Amino acid sequence: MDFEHTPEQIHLRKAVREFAEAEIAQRIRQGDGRALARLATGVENRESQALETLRELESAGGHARIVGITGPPGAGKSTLVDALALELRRQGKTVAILAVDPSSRASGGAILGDRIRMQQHHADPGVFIRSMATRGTVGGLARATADLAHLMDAAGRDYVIIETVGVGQDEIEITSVAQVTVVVLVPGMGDDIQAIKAGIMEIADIFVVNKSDRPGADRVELELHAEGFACPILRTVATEGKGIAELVQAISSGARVDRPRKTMVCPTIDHLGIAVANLAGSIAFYESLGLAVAHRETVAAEKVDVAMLPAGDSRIELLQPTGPDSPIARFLEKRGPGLHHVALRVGDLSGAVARLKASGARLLHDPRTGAGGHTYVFVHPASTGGVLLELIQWN
Ligand SMILES: Nc1nc2c(ncn2[C@@H]2O[C@H](COP(=O)(O)OP(=O)(O)OP(=O)(O)O)[C@@H](O)[C@H]2O)c(=O)[nH]1
Ligand SMILES: [Mg+2]
Repeated sequence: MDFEHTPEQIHLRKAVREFAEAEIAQRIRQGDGRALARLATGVENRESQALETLRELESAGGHARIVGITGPPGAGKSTLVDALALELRRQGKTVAILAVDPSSRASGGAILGDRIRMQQHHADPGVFIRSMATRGTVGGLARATADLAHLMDAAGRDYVIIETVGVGQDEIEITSVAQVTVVVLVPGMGDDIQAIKAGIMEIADIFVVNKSDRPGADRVELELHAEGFACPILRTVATEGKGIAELVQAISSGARVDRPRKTMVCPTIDHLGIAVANLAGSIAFYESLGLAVAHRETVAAEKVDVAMLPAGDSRIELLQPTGPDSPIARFLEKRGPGLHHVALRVGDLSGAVARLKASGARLLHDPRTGAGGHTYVFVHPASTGGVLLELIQWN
């Protein structure tokens, strides 16, 4: 953000941007595939304007069935997703396919899957396809995927299918946006069930034993029962379209699991900063409540000792000054120990900063990048209702 601009210029720029956003949002609501593809790219690249437009559109969502398809490499996920899409189209439903490969392998399977997909649904505007490559961080990929799923929902797609390779924690995060998660297994996996159990098995709402044209499907089913999994188990031959109608049925009806839909662009509380005079004593107190220190650090620039204690999705940050000229020391002197700041993690920091500036809020400085690589800004208590507010960029 450039400080040289007058408030009038900022207002004008904002008005122009809002007009453009409204225009794109309108076209997407009317089913314009090109506008949707363009916005999807912006969302994927975490462009602030695209995220703004998404936010504007999001109120229109909430109707799509979001389905996660996961399983080991080569299980036939892509083939299955394509068969599902064909069946759904036959039923007159619109579909968005988000194919995610967090493991960054450019395997033959993944590439072949995409090629078949392009051929099959080519020229059908009822199927929107987006393959997503690895990003800098897994967390970033999960957020972009969640946002894209919500975008497809807002654009009126009946089904959003997210395909991801089931290799571990990353997929759990990605499929957490799904209402129904299908775990694809194949005959002959044997001990592999044990191996992948710890990871993705628990997130299954439906198991599919694909490649059931091969021997051993019974055995996989028996093992699933033996392991105590109670969710539906269906058999498919994705290459022949067998069992697909039944899978659509299961996805659409009985197996519905309404997980809370995490809108990852929505701000969340990242941490609460508490100024303390006696760090060791405060740590002992929170540890007695069952919290644990995940991170200790001395921030030389701020002259402060920091202890981070995760609490659910957010954290408690204990701050003790290392010298009398620390901002925390001054805070303690003036106010005594207590809540020093609240930190919110936002989807679009630069957008938030622009809005705050336009509304006359008092920022302590321009956004800067801290030691952990995250960008943040502090807002003066005078503007926030009396508490120092830190805004952190999701990244
Ligand atoms: N025999 C048989 N082969 C299948 C079936 N479904 C898929 N295949 C084959 O299995 C291979 C892998 O299929 P994909 O759909 O690419 O599998 P994938 O799980 O998406 O693979 P990755 O994305 O690379 O993890 C292909 O050669 C498919 O033709 C099936 O039901 N029976
Ligand atoms: Mg695939």
